[in-house]
Amino acid sequence: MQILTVATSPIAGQKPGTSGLRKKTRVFMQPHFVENFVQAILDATGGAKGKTYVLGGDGRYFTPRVAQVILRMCAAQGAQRVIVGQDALLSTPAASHLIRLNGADGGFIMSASHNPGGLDEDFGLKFNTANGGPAPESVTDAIFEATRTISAYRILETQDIDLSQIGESRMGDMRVSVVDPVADYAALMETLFDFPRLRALFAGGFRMRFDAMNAVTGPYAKEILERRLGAPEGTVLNATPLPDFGGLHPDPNPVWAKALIDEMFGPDAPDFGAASDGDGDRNMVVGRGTYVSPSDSLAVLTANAHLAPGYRGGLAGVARSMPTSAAADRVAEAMGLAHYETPTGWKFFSNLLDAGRVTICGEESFGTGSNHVREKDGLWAVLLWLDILAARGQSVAEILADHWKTHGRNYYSRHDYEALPNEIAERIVGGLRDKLAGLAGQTFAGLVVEAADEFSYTDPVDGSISAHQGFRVMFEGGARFVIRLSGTGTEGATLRLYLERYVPGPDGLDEEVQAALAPVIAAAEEIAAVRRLSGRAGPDVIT
Ligand code: G16
Repeated sequence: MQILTVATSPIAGQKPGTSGLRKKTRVFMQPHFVENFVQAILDATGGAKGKTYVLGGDGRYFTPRVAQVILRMCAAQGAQRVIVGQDALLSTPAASHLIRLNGADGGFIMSASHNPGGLDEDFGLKFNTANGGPAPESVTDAIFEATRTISAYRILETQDIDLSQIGESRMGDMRVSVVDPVADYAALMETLFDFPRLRALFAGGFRMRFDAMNAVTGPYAKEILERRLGAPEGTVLNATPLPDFGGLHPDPNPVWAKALIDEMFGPDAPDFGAASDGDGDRNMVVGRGTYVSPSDSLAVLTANAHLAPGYRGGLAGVARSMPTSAAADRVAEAMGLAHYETPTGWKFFSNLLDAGRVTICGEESFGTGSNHVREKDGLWAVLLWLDILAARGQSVAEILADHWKTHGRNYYSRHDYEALPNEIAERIVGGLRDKLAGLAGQTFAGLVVEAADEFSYTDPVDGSISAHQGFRVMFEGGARFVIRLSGTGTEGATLRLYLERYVPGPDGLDEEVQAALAPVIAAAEEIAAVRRLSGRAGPDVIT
């Protein structure tokens, strides 16, 4: 076995986005593309010598190839050990857990998350640090810098290693441990939730549908829901991870998980429905005839987490990303908990979690999680909901209605304009930036602007500043809209318009969401003119 030093040169476009590097699969398949990026990761993080890494992904097309390349590069550069999920599978939260459990130095996660997979779709690679969380901006900036100066990478010339068999082997001097991707994660869930109570729930006839969307959560959900908790076989749908996710867009929202929504709103609907995404960190939760927005889900979980054994001692605090609705803040204020508003991107929660300032975090983009790992965790959120349903003996609809009665309701929706030409997106955003300073005090569609700014975040733990994190226009009475460009798309620019309006109750808590938001939608169009400037009749996706 020989260590090869291969000459290369920088490849443009290797800047990590909101969550790692995401590109069309064919871009990743270009010569040296993966190798350059992996070498940049290793160089920017002090080299691989003596280190232990975790490796896995959501099983999408091209994963087996990339796994072998990463192994060979780690072996060539002196890594001591790589822990790999069997068949190179690991959900993102399971990878985060394995990094923490094994005291690893970091992990490579091969996933483009909720983006579709396949030769003509998307691939992604992200690096997590020793705390189990996504690399912070200081690290991703250093990785990007390394991609711009790279001149060579080192790789071991050797045969592929068999990742289909659990067990120990060696690649050169490096130990390769192929592990069951589910076992340690399932054991962690048993420490957080009341499994006997959940078993009793299912034994009592509670009916659930979990759509794994042919992605990585299938094996996790089968093991936990059907085997350990006794939910009937067939509870988990689309349970086998497929390289192209069976053609599904593995994004758990009402648009892409429409089949589940239809079932949950149809006759004889199950009691509870849920879906997860490509790499298992997102979740969507639906009751019978009741959709739960991710922002509301975060608020309900914050208010009720103490009902699950893992959170019986109470919460340290709660954090949400800036575009997420303020529903969780209202709960935190009522409970006397600290609450934080961070930029979009799970990495911004890591410092707060590490410092013990928050226990639960969440985002409008269907992500919720806690301090049990350093990633959002789809199945965790589903299990916490189940534990709350079991403890309260109420339906999802009843719990939501109670919640709004107590805290008021933050009507909320996100309108996505996908794959816009970059110059149009820039024109919209630039136009808004120019107007911001003069907006306060003006009235649009009957709403008076209270304040408008571009969100900048100062991390309360390390003082680092992340500027340009989206535009906020706040109206009197608690309504607002936010505009930012997505950092996870792979085609043109995706513009997200986040809309929110607060209704304190007791009246007006049961309006249709888009109707309730109509004044904010109108005011946003008057101010930012997204439809007019994009020439689109409306958003491509509404969640
Ligand atoms: C990633 C990040 C999330 C973020 C989401 C959407 O999720 O981890 O923190 O909210 O992208 O980001 P954007 O609005 O920039 O597209 P995932 O599930 O794709 O890893």
